Amino acid sequence: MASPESSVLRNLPRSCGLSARPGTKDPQALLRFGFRAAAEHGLWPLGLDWIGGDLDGEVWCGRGPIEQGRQGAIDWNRAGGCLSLSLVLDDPPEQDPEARVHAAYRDLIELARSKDCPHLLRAWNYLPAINEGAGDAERYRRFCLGRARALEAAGYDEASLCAGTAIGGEEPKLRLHLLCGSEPGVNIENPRQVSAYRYPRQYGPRSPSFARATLLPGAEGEALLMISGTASVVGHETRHVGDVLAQTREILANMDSLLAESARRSDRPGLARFGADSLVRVYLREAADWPAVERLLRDAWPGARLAAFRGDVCRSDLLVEIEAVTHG
Ligand code: 3EB
Repeated sequence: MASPESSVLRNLPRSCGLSARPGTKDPQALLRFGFRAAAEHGLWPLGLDWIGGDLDGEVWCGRGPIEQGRQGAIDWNRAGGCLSLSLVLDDPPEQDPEARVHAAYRDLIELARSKDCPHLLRAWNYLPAINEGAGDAERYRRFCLGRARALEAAGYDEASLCAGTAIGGEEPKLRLHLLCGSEPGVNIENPRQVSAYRYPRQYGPRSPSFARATLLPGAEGEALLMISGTASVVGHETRHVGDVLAQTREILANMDSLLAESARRSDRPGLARFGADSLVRVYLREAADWPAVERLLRDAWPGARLAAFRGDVCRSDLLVEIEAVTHG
């Protein structure tokens, strides 16, 4: 058992104070996502169809007054030691996204550094036609290449990656949202899974640049755990090809394992299970699968708030992916 002395949270500065709540209302937010249509000012859509659940948006807040601005095409908000960056670009699905993604990440990193928040805490990436193209020409693999080259050129190594999501939609746009901090978070890897940044060559020329989860000291002495998009991957291999319910059960096992590891390393038993303050996004390749998937998730995680979207997972044999943010 970890003692408080060995907790990974013990030595972290508390400057960021990041938290995530359900809903869409709070003008003092760093980042507000609106899941159900309505593009109200300052409320970001995911560019994916919302297909169900009881979560209509997420409000991510920092500590203290908000400062905001726009530089080039990037909208930014800063509160205390925390910065959000949002960038939406046209991304024609018939084009190779590598150069566009490379330039986008280069610009995001440059802005994060200029605002004294150089540490990556959470990344969301949405792009069209993610599984189009054969072999290494697949748009997701080209996306991974552009992202990895930009991070490498900026001097970010494996330890400085963060929790992430990469999902495909129909809208011909690249949507990138980054949360960055003046201080780093702590990354947690999943004992059931090979770290994505160490996937073998068969999955593409550059492995995906994300950590399985990023942990931060949150508001009011709580810890904030941001969990990456999690799929039916054990080791590095896809499990249960063609069976969405078996894939969902495998994700439940992956989540259990990641939550247990996070609770142990942070010495926060409250992180070991989802509760009413846990916000979950579910991405399904087939919208018709939602009712059956929802039953499994409600059984496993009573109390958690769920939002489901029609989205393409970045390996064509994966039918479902689930991400979450939880406090403990
Ligand atoms: C996986 O486990 C699923 O490229 O940023 C999940 C979360 C996945 C983030 C990313 C990819 C990414 O490999 C795919």
